[in-house]
This record gives sequence, C-alpha cells and structure tokens, in this order.
Amino acid sequence: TAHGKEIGIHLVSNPSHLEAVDPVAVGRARAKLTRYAGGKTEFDANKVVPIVMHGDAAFAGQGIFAETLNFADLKAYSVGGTIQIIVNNLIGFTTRPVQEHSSRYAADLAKRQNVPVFHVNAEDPDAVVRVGQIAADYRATFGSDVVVDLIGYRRHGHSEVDDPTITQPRLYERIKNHPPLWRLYAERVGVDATKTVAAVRAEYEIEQTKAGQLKKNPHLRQLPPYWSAFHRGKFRPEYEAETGVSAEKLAEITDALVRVPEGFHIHPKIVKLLEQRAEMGHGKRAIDYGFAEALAFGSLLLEGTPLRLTGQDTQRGTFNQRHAVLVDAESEETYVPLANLAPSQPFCEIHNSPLSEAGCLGFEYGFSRDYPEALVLWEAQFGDFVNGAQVIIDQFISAGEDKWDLPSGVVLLLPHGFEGQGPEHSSARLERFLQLAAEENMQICQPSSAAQYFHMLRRQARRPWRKPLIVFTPKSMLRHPEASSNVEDLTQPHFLPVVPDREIADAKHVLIASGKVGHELKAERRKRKDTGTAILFLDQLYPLPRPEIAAALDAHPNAREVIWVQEEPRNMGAFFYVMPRLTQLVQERGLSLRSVKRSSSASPATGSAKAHELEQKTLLSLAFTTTSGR
Ligand SMILES: Cc1ncc(C[n+]2csc(CCOP(=O)(O)OP(=O)(O)O)c2C)c(N)n1
Repeated sequence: TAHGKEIGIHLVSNPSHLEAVDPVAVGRARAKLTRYAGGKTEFDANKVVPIVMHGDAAFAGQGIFAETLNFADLKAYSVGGTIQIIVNNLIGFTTRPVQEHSSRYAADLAKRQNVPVFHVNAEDPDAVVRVGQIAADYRATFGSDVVVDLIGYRRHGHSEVDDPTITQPRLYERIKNHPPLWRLYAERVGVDATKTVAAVRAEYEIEQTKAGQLKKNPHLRQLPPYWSAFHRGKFRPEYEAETGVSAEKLAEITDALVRVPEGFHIHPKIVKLLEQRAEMGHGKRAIDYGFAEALAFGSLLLEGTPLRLTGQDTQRGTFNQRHAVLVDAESEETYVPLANLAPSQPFCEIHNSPLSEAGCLGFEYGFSRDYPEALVLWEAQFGDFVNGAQVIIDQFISAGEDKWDLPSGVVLLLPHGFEGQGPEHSSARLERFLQLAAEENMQICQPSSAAQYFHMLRRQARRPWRKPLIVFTPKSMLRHPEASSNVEDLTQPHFLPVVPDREIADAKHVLIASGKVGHELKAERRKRKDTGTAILFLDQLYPLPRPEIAAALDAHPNAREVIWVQEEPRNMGAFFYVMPRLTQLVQERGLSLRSVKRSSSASPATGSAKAHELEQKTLLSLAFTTTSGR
C-alpha cells in the first residue's frame, strides 16, 4: 500500500455460471477470518474484505445473489460485509435493461436490507474513487454489505462475435462517436495525455507479445500453506487412517455429551433422550445414527478437528435425530454439548441455515476451500432439495479440482430413501452424483449402519486426502434396530466400503444393494427362512470398491448368480452405473447377473403410500424369486 503495508489478494476461481461464485467468495472469507482469529468464530472482520464484481443483468436476475445477500448479517454466515460492485454497462449481452429487471435500477434488489447503494457515474473517475472510499469506510465502520453501482456503457459487443449495431443500432452509433474515458478525463483535469497513452500502449504491446510467446500456461495457482498437510488427486493407500475409537474414550465422550450446565432446564423429552444416549455410549443400548454422529463429531473435536455443520433445522435435525443444540425449556438459551467437550478443543459451529440451497452450499464449499483441517458439512432437509444447489455441485464440487486444481473436503448429507412419502421427499438423486463421478473427483457413500456412518465421517477428517464426500443418509432407518450398532462396532478400525454378509455362508445367490432396501431384503430373507441368499451392502458407490466386492463374492464359491437390487426406478439410482461394472466382476467368476428395480418413471416415487407399499413388496419378492434354479 501507499503506507508500505502488504495486502494479500486472493482471486476466487469463477465458473461461467454468473453469480454462482458469490456465496463461495463469502464462505472463503469467513474461513480466512476464522483462521486469522486463531480458529475463533469471533473475529475482526477488517482482516479480510470480500469484494464481488457483478454484471447488471446478472445482479438483478440470478437468485443465488439474493440468497447470499439474505445471509449477509446472519451470525452463522456474517463476514462483516461484502463490497458488491456492479459493473453496470446497462446491457446484458444483447438484452436491454427494460427486459432485464422490473426495478428502476439493477441494484434495487439490495434495498431489501439496510444496505447502502451508491449509484456512481463510471465516467467520473474522481467520483468513483470517492465512492470506493466511502464504501470501504462504511463496511469497516458498520460491518455491512455495500453496493457500488458503477453506471457506464459497453464500448464493443459482448464478445468478438457479437455485433451490437444489429441489436442496439442507435445506441452503438452514439457510443462509436463518444470519446474514450481517458480522453474525457484528461481534458477535464487539463492534462495532455498523449505521452502517458503512448507509454501505456507500448507497455501493453510488450506484455502481449511476451504472453504470445509462452509455450506453456504459467502456473499461477499456489495453495496457501495450510493446505500443505493435505493431498488431492488420486487416492493412495498411504493416506488411509484408522477410524476406530476405544470403548473407554467413547464412554468419556458420551459423559460430556449428556452433561448440561447447572441450572439448565432440559425439556422432558430431551431428558429421556440424554438418558438413552448415556446408555448407548456405555454399551447398554444400541447406538443409533444420531448418537453415532455425535460420537464421531465429539471424537474428532477432541482429536483437534474443527467442525462446521449447517443446514435447514440442522441443530435439532429434520427427523428429530440430532439435538446437537439443546434449548433451555424456560429461557430458550442454547447449549451445545459438542462445543463444550474440553477447554482446548477447536471450534464447533452447528447452525440452522436459512431456507436456501445454492447459496448455503456454495458458502460451505467456500469455507472448506480455506479450512482443510476442519470437517465442513452441509445438510439438505430432504435429499431432493439438493437440486436447488446443482450449479454448485456441477461447477465447483465435482469439477473444481479438475478445472482449477483446487481441492475441497466438503461433505453433503442428503436424506434419501423410498418410504412412501411421495415424489417430493424420496430421492436425493443418487444417479446425478454417479454421473458426475470420474477421476476420483469425489466420494459417494450410503452407510448402512450407525457404525458405518461413524467410521465414514471420521475417515473423511482423518485421512489427509481432501475430496468432497456425498452421503446418502437414512430417514426411517435412523433409529431402526437393524441399522443400529454397538460400542464394539465403533471400536473397529475402518469404514467398510462393502459390508459382507455375516449371517449366511456359502450362498447360492448374492444380492447386492445399497441403503435401506438392503435391510428390507434381510427382513424378507428372514420371513422366507431363506438360507441360500447372501446380502451385501455397497456402502461406498464411488470410487467403486472393486477388490472388496470381489472378495465378498469370492466368500461364496458356490454362488450361481448375483442380483443388483435397488428401490429406485430403473432410470434412477445406481442401476446404470453399477450394472456394467458388476458385469465384469461377475463374468470373471462365471456368474450370471440380474437386477431388480422399479420400472422407469418420470417422477422419483409414487404419491400414494398404498401404491408404494405394494411396489416395495413386489420388489422384495422379486429379489428372491426371479432367479433361475430355485
Ligand atoms: C447463469 C448464467 N446464465 C447465462 C449465462 C450466459 N451469459 C453470459 S454473459 C450474459 C450477459 C451478462 O450480462 P451482465 O450481467 O449485464 O454482464 P456484462 O456481460 O454486461 O458485463 C449471459 C446471459 C451465464 N454465463 N450464466
């Protein structure tokens, strides 16, 4: 700076999808602020200033900005304000402002909040500088967003191939005859700019020539030092980490998790829950998903992994399964046991998010980009709502490392399962994630038990390999005895990508399934008193655990056929992905391969609970009867 101070400038990689980067930039700023505060969630917001530049059409039109602005002042998301600069050329590609927004100004969206908007003539550089100073001062003083609406014009077309005289002939006639800004400004301040212009032009030409001679793209990106302990790219065996926790440690964490401060009034239902959790952690009751998650988080926090978990109604949990934030029944004060495990523990942020998907997921992705040592999770209320965040998944989460060599370890928790709740609440669209999976760009898992969920969460944090993790989480199985675990399961060393069948040996038929339907198949098998069918759970779908599947098949040397069973329709779920891959494994062993699934369907599930039940019954029955040789 003019005062000899250094300012670091971080550019946020920006996909073509306009405005998608907005929440990512803010999430990154939040992570940096937390880091500069020594891992504290109370920080000096003036250490980092997010500046986001927008086009006028994009600012007015893209909903993700509205989502981002909405959380600007929320405790869970605040960064002490973002400076929003609209580079307002009064045109969007070929589209005029009257076709772009109903409001007088593109900037008017910001009026929904107490955010100052400065409209400034871009042809008046002194005014622009002054407004820039006011905006920065305002943000620094009041910790608020500020909008600078820089109103000017576009001299040429949107791109080389766009001739604006076709779409705006009168406007571009005037622009053609309008002097460039440098000339206007030089005249206004009474300076002969000829020499300066020549010097700038010459410098520009030299740099252009140099750039044209480059043989390779220069390597500009450099990950900050806090990434040095973490790996990206393909997985290597040496990244593996043990995930088991001793029974004594689990008991100790349990005691801390069920403790509340003196005088805290617990809701009677929560008293019961805490009693049950105490029993779970001391081996007197089966551990359900909710508590397995708490134990995973608790153990990681005590090992030094910071935690940030957000989503709609996430503090309690949509399915009443989490209760991570306890509410005093009289004062409504809150208490977070996970944030009070030990005085020296790292930060533990568990927040209810506003009702947004794209904005909130973008923020968490951004946070994960600058806090690789933290476990950063975003939860969808129901998995299908994740489609509102598709742009973040497509542009950043699945492709960010390939496009920009920028890793992330963000975790998505997506409730999934066909339970008769209809087309809107059944599917987290497993097929979409599997279609995006390539080059080990992410991990896609559906843990079949509480213990598997525990190990998977711990694995994500403990491996020094940072990859997005997409988790298909249960709903009805959350407290189901079949999917519950015991303390001993949590002491095991690893997450199992394939869960072998421990009940049936030397099976003739092997069913492979993922998620809830696997448990239903087991119940069906019991009902049928079938002893010749093994059921394998594919808990990790991507990267596909080929050696583990092969080993699980080889455990049944007399098997004749393998059946892939899914409850999703044929055009959804893992069918298209699993079948060709299983074919190879199965053929190598001289086995036949079949599949059982719902018929292709335009909507994920039927709207009738009765029809669902009937379909599910048929599905389970087909899994045991369509095979040859029975
Ligand atoms: C989400 C999204 N939709 C459409 C486009 C295609 N597109 C690229 S630029 C543009 C016009 C943008 O106008 P404006 O926001 O005013 O910015 P300007 O290009 O004028 O600076 C459009 C529609 C895009 N890049 N992203």
